[in-house]
Amino acid sequence: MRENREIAHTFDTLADLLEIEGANPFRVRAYRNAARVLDGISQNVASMIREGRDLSQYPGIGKDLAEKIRTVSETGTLPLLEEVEKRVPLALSQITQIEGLGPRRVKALHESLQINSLDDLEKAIEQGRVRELPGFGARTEELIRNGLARLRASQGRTLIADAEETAVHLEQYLSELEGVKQVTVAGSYRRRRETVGDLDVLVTCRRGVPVGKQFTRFEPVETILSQGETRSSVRLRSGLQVDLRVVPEISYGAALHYFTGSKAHNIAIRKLGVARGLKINEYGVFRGDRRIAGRTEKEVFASVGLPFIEPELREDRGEIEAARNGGLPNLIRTQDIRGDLHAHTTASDGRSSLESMVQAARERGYEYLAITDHSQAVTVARGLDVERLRQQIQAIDRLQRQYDDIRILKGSEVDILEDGRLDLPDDILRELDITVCSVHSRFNLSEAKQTERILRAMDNPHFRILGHPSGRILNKRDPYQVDLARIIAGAAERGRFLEVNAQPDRLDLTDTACRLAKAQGAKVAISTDAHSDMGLAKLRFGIGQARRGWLERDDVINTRPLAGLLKLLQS
Ligand code: DGT
Ligand code: CA
Ligand code: CA
Ligand code: ZN
Repeated sequence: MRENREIAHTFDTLADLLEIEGANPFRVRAYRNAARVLDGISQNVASMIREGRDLSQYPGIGKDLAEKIRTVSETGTLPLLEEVEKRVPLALSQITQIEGLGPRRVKALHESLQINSLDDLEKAIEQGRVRELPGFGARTEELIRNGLARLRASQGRTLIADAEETAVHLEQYLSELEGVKQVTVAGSYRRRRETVGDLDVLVTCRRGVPVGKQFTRFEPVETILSQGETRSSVRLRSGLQVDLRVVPEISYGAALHYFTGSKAHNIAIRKLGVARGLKINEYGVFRGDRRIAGRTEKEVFASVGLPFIEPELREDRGEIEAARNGGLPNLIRTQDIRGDLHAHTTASDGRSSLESMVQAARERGYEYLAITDHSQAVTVARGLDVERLRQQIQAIDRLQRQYDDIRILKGSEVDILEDGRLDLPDDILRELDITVCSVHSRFNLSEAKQTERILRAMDNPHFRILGHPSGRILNKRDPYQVDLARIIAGAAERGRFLEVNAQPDRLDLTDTACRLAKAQGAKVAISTDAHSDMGLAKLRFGIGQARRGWLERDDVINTRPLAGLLKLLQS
């Protein structure tokens, strides 16, 4: 079954190429929107289509788009895309992913320097030809050089959200095979790293079941790299590699532990084993030739005198010592979250109305939802000025009257201006229940200035949560230069909160920053920054990151019941 992200990717590519060509912006936006909607649907779109479900129920998907989605889902391409490709080389779409290279610049590169691929671009930069183009210059060339290097380095690593779509399908596909017993995707995926290099799947089954062969018939497989009775390896159309291992049930726990990793954690555990005269490997725990454990992971840990350690902690960052001392954290879980504190609506750049956002939050059983549309400075996102924010506040008051099971918090994602002031005046901020304050401009300030800017913003009495604190976008934009340790300490001193933004390409704070926040006594909010009703479901990626950062329920403000949260926000 074709994956949602494959279909989404086709529309994104189409939008890129049309944009480079200078097509009508509304048309471009429609395809871009289709890609975002497809990305947000948790069910497999191809199978929904097969069941005859109507996709035009989704916001921004009309009859025509629904038909196009069906074509892509069935054929893997689109006649329109093939037509556009004849005029605009496909690789240019890849080039637009480089930070600082919008469609207009890519067009200039293509037309003036005949750049048709990443290789062409690299060569042109080496020869210093890019800086000579009108409107580019040496600084821009340098930015593009860095962006290109980052893009190259990231190729090969897949965002956890994309990997998850594949992992869930594959688990389902393998579990349904006759004779298959247990299926687990281990490796960095199980540790919930923000990106994965490949997927490592473990299976147990009845003797003689040809799992390896069935595995290579998984629909998204493009290339079979190897196939055997106990080990097979494939590459999928998306480029993701998947390794499969079939293991005997008596080794399952040992194999699961070994292939979950991390390598550093494994080595540390093995060393503990050696000290007790044990040999630990993927087949089991052995004293001499005798197997003493290995059926479950718990047994493996117990053999070296430790309690079970959650996969997210297994990075050899002190988890073994904590386990030994009874100091393992009681990690936060998705079901601990009682509401979302960062969400957009159609008032700014969201795709769902206020009503549907609230409805979606109620369906999740939330006690509260903060509506935090952009403020006026973000003109591309149609940020709200004082007047429009007042109207939204009234709209929330009206809507609130219909519900007594959820509290709609009035908020704003307020821009932090270059000088550290907030983008809205105090008298409107005073009317809000909550603010998420974020940097969306001037990413290139010096570290000292950027740090000052944010600390100054935190001095504003209406500042509550620092949104996506480092500004990084995975595979695309480095974090801005900022002294995050000082920011975290500053938040703790002032009683401000830090966001763990759950967008799969942000996951910001990072895992290690979460841990630093905890150590400094700064509390965090795990928020989705949802731009549609479906976006609220992305919470789990933020939870994964927080768990990797050792966070517990009490470290996270949106685990509090409404009354407790309000108290925190008001103090
Ligand atoms: P990735 O795929 O780069 O995101 O990261 P992992 O952690 O999934 O690494 P991968 O796929 O190379 O290997 C899966 C696990 O297998 C890894 O987490 C630990 C284990 N492993 C791999 N190579 C070694 C090794 O040389 N020694 C030990 N002790 N374990 C290893
Ligand atoms: Ca892996
Ligand atoms: Ca692997
Ligand atoms: Zn936002």
